[in-house]
Amino acid sequence: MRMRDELEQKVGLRFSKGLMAADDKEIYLALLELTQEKLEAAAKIQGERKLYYISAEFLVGKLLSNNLINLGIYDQVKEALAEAGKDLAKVEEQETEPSLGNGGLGRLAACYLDSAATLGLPGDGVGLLYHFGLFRQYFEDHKQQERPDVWLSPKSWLKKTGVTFKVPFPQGEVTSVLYDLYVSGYESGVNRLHLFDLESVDEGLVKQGIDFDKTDIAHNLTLFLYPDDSDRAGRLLRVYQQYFMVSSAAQLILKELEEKGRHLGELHKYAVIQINDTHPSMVIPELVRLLTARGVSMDDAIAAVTKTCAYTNHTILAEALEKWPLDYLEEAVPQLVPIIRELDKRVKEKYTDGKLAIIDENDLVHMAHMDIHYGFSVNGVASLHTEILETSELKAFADIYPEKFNNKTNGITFRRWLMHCDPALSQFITEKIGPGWKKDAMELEKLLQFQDDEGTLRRLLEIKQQNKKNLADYLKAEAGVEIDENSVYDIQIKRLHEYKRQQMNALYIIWKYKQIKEGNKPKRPITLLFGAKAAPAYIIAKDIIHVILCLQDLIANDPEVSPWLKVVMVENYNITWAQRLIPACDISEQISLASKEASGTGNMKFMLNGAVTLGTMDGANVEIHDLVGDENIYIFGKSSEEVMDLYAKSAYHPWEYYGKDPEITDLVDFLISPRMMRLGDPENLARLYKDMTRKDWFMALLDVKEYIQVKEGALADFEDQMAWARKMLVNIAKAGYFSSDRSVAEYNRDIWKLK
Ligand code: 26Q
Repeated sequence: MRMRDELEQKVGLRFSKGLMAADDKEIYLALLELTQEKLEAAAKIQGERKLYYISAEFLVGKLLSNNLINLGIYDQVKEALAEAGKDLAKVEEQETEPSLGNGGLGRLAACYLDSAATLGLPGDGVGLLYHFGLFRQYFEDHKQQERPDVWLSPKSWLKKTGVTFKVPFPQGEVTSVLYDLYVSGYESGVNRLHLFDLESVDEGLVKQGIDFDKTDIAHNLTLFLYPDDSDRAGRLLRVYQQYFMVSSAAQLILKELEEKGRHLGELHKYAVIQINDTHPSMVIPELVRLLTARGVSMDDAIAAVTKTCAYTNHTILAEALEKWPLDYLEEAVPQLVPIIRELDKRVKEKYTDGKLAIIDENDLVHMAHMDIHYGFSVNGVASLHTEILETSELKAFADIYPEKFNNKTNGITFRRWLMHCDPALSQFITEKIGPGWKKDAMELEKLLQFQDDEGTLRRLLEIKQQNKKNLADYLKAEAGVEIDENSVYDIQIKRLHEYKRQQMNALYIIWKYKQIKEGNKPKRPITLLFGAKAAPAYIIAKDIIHVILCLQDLIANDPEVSPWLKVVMVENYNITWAQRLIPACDISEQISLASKEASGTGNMKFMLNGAVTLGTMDGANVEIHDLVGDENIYIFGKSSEEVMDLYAKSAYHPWEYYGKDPEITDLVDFLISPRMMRLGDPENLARLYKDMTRKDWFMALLDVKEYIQVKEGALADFEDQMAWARKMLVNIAKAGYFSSDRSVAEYNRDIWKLK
């Protein structure tokens, strides 16, 4: 049947009208149903051995277009709708974005599911169905506020499976209920994302904002992702939540094994579990518990689990490496404690080095240590990150298990992050080099033959210009904010964290503001765009948002400066925002303190869309630099060795910059200047000022001057548009390496060994 007829039929059946008479919501619902049926009918990817990717986060984004692209019917649907006078982009807006993640780790999980399905690898995701996801961010009085993000609706991609499991807690058993959603591969079959909900969950528990009774675990386990853990009840809830996730996952895995008629002791032959950071680490003792309860000996159970589990580390920040006090585990998951003690005992019998212990001398349980001892693979997410793990953070482990350590540089799916978010650029690339790049991303290198071709470069600039205009139109319509489409767009979008140094970017804004006030106008207006959520209990992060919002206001209302400088922080930054912002970007801000950003994946998305990186030698920026060369990236800042050395010697003191260097003093003092104090909240401003002058743990003052200088250099270079277009082209052409198809193929080759 023609797509138009299929659509007419669906709309007719559901709403008793024709396509032309239907509104966008009705068309969305019809398309959802039609697409879901096609996914249902698509080949289920199968194999003897299967991957279970367990993760607390899956940031899948809106799914309609993604599924249409992967099913190969996007163009047909778009045309059929256009025939009826409808716009697919408008229909798409009807979909609510699930906020089942907070940042890079969650988006990475989503990209990897897309690539596994695309490569035909049998692999399912396993996680939780949070009713309110992370939280919805809004701004009030220049501050972040949070409310529950209601994203679930009766008609969605989720399917109730009827599968349930009992999860034991000291307060009594609860029941997990399994929902599935299909994960489509590009012109391939489908896998699944398994999301567990709590049968007895009660949304009514949420009272003020995002507050709720953290102790009522029979009703709260699947309300929010990462509930506030600044008190004991919050931290305990995290343990309960994690256990609920991994016990359900482990039971699902064993059920599938039994259905295949396999012996439980052979778990490792039929299943491989990727543990996405330490949030799912309790799956190790839980599997041992379940296997021994079903008659497998302790030795065999431990051996099988160790050959099944593989751990990915996403951070070297000490505070993010989970260590649970043993008494928390005694309280929440007492059934795991004897097993964790047994696992720890075996380690201590073999190794005397206290650094290797699972349970340390303070009775803290180091989740990562358990993963490394009782898993067969440990990987970092970019080459610098893995090197730091091996030579520094996890050196003691790399020394005893060199064979377990490996690098898997992150990747992104080009279906969402190019084909979907930038159709004009995709089409142009295909015109130039054919469609092969969609399946083999390395073919993008063929673009290099056009690096001196004026026509190609001009067209790239035109496409960028149109994307910038689209963003300007959207911001105007949705947020009432006007930006100048002829300005340079400089964008920093990522979680708000001190190490990512949004505060250093704020110091640049202050510097530029002062320059303009002094009469040094830039050659061209500059638009600085931000998007970031701060964890609700992360005070300094919220102070940084406050400063950016105050600067936004100050500048917008200063007629001397506003024609030249514009700051916009978008509300509730999410995947949908990212898809609008990235194609419009000229300069991509990747300015973390070297050694702190494990990889970054936004950096890859920007590069792929023809933005030029301004960044430190951190995470995957290092690999981007290797690929594009000095000419096509703006690098500044101290190296990871220098930074790690400063930490080791406690040799960095912000007061050696602030107070000694008048330029820096001037910038930082502006935070508490009368102008700012009038606009903002003196408590927040003073707190950030104090932090930056006395602690500055992530060394913004160390790099800020070079940052300003190199950023100014990039802005000057932007004026030579042809030379800039050449940089854009080289970035796009070299981005193929960052396809998640490559990452996932490497995971499969070295770790999963499926098919
Ligand atoms: C830990 C303890 C207590 C509460 C929360 C957490 C917690 C929650 C989320 C710790 C870490 C996360 C998320 C980490 C994350 O997103 N890491 C990012 O992973 C990306 C994918 O590998 C990398 O590209 C980024 O560099 C890394 O920051």
